[in-house]
Amino acid sequence: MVFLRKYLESCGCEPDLIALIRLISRQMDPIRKAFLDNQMYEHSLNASGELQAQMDTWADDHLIRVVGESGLVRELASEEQEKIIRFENSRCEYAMVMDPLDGSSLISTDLAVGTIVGIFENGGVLQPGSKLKAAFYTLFGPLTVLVVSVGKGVQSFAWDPETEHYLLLKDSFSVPEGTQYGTGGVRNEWLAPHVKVIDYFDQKGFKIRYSGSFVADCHQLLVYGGIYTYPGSEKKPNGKLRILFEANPLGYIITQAGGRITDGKQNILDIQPEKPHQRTPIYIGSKGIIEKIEEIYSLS
Ligand code: AHM
Ligand code: MG
Repeated sequence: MVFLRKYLESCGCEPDLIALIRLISRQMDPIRKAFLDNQMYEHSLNASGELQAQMDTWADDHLIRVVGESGLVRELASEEQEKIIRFENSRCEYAMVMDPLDGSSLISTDLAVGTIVGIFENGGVLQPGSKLKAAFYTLFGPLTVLVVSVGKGVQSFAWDPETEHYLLLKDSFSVPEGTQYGTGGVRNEWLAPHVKVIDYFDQKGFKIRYSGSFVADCHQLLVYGGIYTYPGSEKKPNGKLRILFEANPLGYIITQAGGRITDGKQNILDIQPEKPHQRTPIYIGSKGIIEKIEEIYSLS
């Protein structure tokens, strides 16, 4: 049986990085338990102007408190917080970005949601995703799964509630080319290049799969390949998803599994973010299909 800590040690990770990844991943048990008492949607809006679920704020408050008390993180940026949080008393320089609960509009439908985390070694949170030291997400599906990359491929672990350990499920992922896609947005608001991309998928006979939870839709890319996209539109040229909290950690993981991420023109992991809540159009998934998408964009 391979445990998360042993695995991270075998990758040569620093003890403080292992402590941080374990600390956050162990909060999934309390977060999962909190769902029952926090099913409502609040009347407040988050930093991106979206309606918050009670669980968004519960998970955010909980993780900020745990991270703050750990002394492991200097800077933290959360999707639910407008400003970057600095922990002056931290003994480490790690900078962490997180979406405490991605896909939270699905809580009331009991579809899969999860937590997304990216960790930089130092230098704050406003850095390109290519500089990440580690990224992971958890997914509350039939299993509570943790998918992690510390720059040595991608591994998945499952939480065992009996022993209270994460056990290795799969120690290597390679995104296949795949023949499925999921797209966000509203069809009659799509921009011309995105319409061409979707036409290409349809001509190729691709199947549609889109749940409305980025973390869940990306997780299936690791298994089946294909593409998840949330494009820009006339009204929102930069789309909906954020570079820091969503695109970069998942882009880092999918890239580590041999896939790619692009905004249509460039690798999102190369973008220097200027502000925490900067958004970007996203195409993420199989390498060959992303190359085709960039070709369609370059000809548009
Ligand atoms: P969230 O972080 O507030 O949950 O918002 C991001 C979510 C993604 O998980 C998902 O892919 C997308 O928004 C769904 O948006 P839509 O409902 O417009 O399809
Ligand atoms: Mg999100």
